[in-house]
Amino acid sequence: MHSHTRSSRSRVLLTGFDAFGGATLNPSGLAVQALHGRQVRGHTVVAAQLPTVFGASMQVLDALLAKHQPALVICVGQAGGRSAISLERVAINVDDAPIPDNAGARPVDMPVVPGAPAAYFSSLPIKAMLAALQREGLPVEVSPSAGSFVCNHVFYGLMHALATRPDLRLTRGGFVHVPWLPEQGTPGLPLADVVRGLHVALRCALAGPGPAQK
Ligand code: PCA
Repeated sequence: MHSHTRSSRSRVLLTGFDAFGGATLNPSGLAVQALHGRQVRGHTVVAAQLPTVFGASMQVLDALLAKHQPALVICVGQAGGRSAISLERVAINVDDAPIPDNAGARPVDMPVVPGAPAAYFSSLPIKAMLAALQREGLPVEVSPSAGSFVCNHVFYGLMHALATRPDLRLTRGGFVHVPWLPEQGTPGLPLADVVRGLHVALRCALAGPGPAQK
């Protein structure tokens, strides 16, 4: 064990995305930034923004995972049209873009990772998180699909990394989609509620069973 292990394992990584699809903002990037540096159950939150680009988003995430060796990772994205904070259950090994990404790429029916499993389940305690956010009075649901755009790409890439990289064997992770902000469209959820929801989600995930349950 290296001497940095103890302190770095006390980090949690929260990622959001930049604006995409012609929008000028993305609540996921804003919400995670608001939690950067917070202490949650003895862990320090490290927040970062990923580009809404196939491939490049995973390169940035891979570097963050290697650097921070987080105990917990929650990647967050915007799902316009949804009315509730969505706790994603499963990532699928498919890139199938309904619109071009921020680099103009639009993959169709491509694997995220060739030859890898069809899907991975989130290793977050999504039902406990559901109950915790409901107790806060926040709109929340368990979602059966993160789609097949860049969010699912990052979710799948994250879960594949956690499943295969020895340095991440103790790390749990998953994906949460958040609604538009009210100024972006209806249904909307105020940024303060998104931030509070993610904070509660982190507290809940860090309170649950440890890596032996992964
Ligand atoms: N939402 C998109 C990608 C970036 C984001 O915030 C998605 O749901 O795939």
